[in-house]
Amino acid sequence: MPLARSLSVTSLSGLEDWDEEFDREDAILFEIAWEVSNKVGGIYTVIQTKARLTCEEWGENYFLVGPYMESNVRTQVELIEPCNAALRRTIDKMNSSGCKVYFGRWLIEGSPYVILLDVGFTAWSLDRWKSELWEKCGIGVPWFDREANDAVLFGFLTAWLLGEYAAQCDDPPHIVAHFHEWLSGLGLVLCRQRQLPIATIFTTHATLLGRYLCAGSVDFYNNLAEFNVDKEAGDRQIYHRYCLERAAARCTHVFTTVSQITAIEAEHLLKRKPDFVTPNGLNVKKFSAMHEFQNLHAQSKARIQEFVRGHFYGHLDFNLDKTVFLFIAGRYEFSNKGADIFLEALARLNYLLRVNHSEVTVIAFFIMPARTNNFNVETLKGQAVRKQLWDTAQTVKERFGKKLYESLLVGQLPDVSKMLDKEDFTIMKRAIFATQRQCLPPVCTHNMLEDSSDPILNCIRRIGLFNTSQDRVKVIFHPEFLSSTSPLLPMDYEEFVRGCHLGVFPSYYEPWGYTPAECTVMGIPSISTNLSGFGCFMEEHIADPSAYGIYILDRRYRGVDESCNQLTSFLFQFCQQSRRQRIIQRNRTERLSDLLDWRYLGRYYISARHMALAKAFPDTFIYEPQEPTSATGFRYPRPASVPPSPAHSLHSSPHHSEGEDEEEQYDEDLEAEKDRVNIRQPLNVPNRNKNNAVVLPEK
Ligand code: U2F
Ligand code: UDP
Ligand code: G6P
Repeated sequence: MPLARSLSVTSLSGLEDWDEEFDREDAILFEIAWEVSNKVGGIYTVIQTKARLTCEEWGENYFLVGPYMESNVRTQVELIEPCNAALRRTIDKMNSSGCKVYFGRWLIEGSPYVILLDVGFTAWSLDRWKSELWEKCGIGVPWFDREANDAVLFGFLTAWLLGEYAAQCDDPPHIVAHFHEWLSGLGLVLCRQRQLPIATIFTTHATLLGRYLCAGSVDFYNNLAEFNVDKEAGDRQIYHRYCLERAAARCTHVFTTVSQITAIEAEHLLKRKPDFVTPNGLNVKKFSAMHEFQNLHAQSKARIQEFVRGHFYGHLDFNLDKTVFLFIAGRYEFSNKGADIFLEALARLNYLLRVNHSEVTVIAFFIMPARTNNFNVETLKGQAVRKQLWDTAQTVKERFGKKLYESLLVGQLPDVSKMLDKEDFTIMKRAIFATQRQCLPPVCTHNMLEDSSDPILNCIRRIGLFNTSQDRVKVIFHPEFLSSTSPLLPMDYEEFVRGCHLGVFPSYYEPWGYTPAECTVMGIPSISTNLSGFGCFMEEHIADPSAYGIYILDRRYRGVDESCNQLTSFLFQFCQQSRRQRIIQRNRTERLSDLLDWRYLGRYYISARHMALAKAFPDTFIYEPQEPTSATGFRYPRPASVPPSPAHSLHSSPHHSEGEDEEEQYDEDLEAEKDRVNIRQPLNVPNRNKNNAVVLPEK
């Protein structure tokens, strides 16, 4: 069997190295999830971004296990022969017993091996497996729940695969199997029930009950300890799913979740305290030029401005250079994602900007997929009109240029009054005529199928943000994920985020929240909350998060109205920043990227695997929890340079104006570099015991 490499993580500026060595030579890692090469939601992002690092660590001994879906395989996977003899025998044996198991490489960074299980092909076993599940585990799954049926098939197939593999190895390696979320959890339960020699880890990315309870009108966090979990699950007809989830959490050697807040939720709702918090990371791209991300912001912003020119044609009575772009994006869960308080805060911000006679205009984008019937005509027309004006300007420019050229050819300076003739004016007048508009710029870019009951549209109707010229806050609801092939806003999501000024994610239920994390690594400030995993993580690691462009809204200890006021004040403060202050703040935000890089956060996964191996194979692996010390944890200190708040910021020149910005950028970056020096502080590096096993602090 090929040897796995040990991982040594280095060169994370400011963050300490990590070199957790344990003998992986005869260990093998399977990571199992329904979202392996199958994009459904955030778990796909977790696995896909982490793959490169896990491949570096485990080499040829790392296998992802997921469902076989033909369309995904066609575009994302290269099918190949199994890479080792035991695996080949395992797959052959399963395939000759009525299964369809595929082996390949997932075509993402790291090119990990994938084992894909065709659950549809073994559907004939469903009834038999369900009765086995009932007899052995006492969990009954109803026939009508398609997702749960898939979970049963996937679970039995996974346990079969792992058991068969252990049996096929002449000299069985130490197997670690890491399962994500309830959909894959049954495989873990069966491994334990069959007493397979496998170290197991279960990671939950949200709890089923938490998601369901929060989506209703429940005071969730104040009643966490009080819920009658069986009854609540039964009332929502998810008792069987809940049983699968809870069984996996209870059976596993090591239980982990993505944030501290979800750990507390899991403790109450799944009745087990997680052993580890394994925060979600990203595969951070480093640019060789320091300002590359600032240039990308300027380029992408210019493209958003083009879209805005079209969308607001005939109503372009605001200064685009003083327009700030805000956005919210993600699953359309109106109150869980905080779209409700964002809208309310926008209405209050509109009032504040108006009474303060602010020159700033705010455009807030809502990117949340809903059921639609394509783009609406008025929105498409906006872009067509803009294009026509552009073409007209080009035509007149060419005619002008030709006259200018001819005049120079005969050695004369042109007579400026004759450069534009009657025909030019006719062309231009016709173009201007097309910009006349009887209606206001639309609030929504698409025809909504449930227009009259849509929560965002109804809220906009109630608060009256209709994009009138008096409004300093304009709203654009784009009820579809972005795509670079869109005829309206041809940008992919990443480009769009880069072009905006601030991401606003005031979630009420958010186990982690990738959207603000993605903003951070692109150097775009964001608002999150102390009820989101990301917000709590940043609060824990940064002394003054808002100085770094990480605004954390208090939704835990304040009522909705108070939180809304706080959000309004964050937004109002942000609107008062000068361009210079925004540039400094983006530099600072981007500096936090290392904190969210898998190269740093991957260490929690390493420790979880180590602990699982020690629990399952105590004779070979040692893991000792350490007494917690007061020195634990790493914090970015307050930046040493100018604070971003306009009240305190001192300009380097007393006559600073917006036009000076570009020249001053170099100074800002020097200043930023000075800050950077101050962030080198010791991290909490694990100690080692006399067996050179890593000793980790107890949670
Ligand atoms: C948690 O997120 P999840 O992925 O578990 O959330 P789900 O509700 O299961 O899935 C997200 C939904 O987003 C939709 C899709 C999914 O059902 O309909 N979707 C889409 O249609 N197209 C896309 O390109 C992307 C998504 C948790 F809630 C988060 O806080 C965590 O960050 C995440 C990872 O740990 O897990
Ligand atoms: N996203 C996307 N296209 C869009 C808007 C969002 O692909 O137009 C992605 C975004 O990059 C993020 C995910 O959707 O990775 C949302 O993840 P998050 O963890 O915030 O919430 P989840 O939906 O997983 O609960
Ligand atoms: C980046 C670019 C600058 C540009 C600035 C605009 O920093 O490098 O050239 O002036 O973005 O910033 P703003 O916050 O106004 O979009």
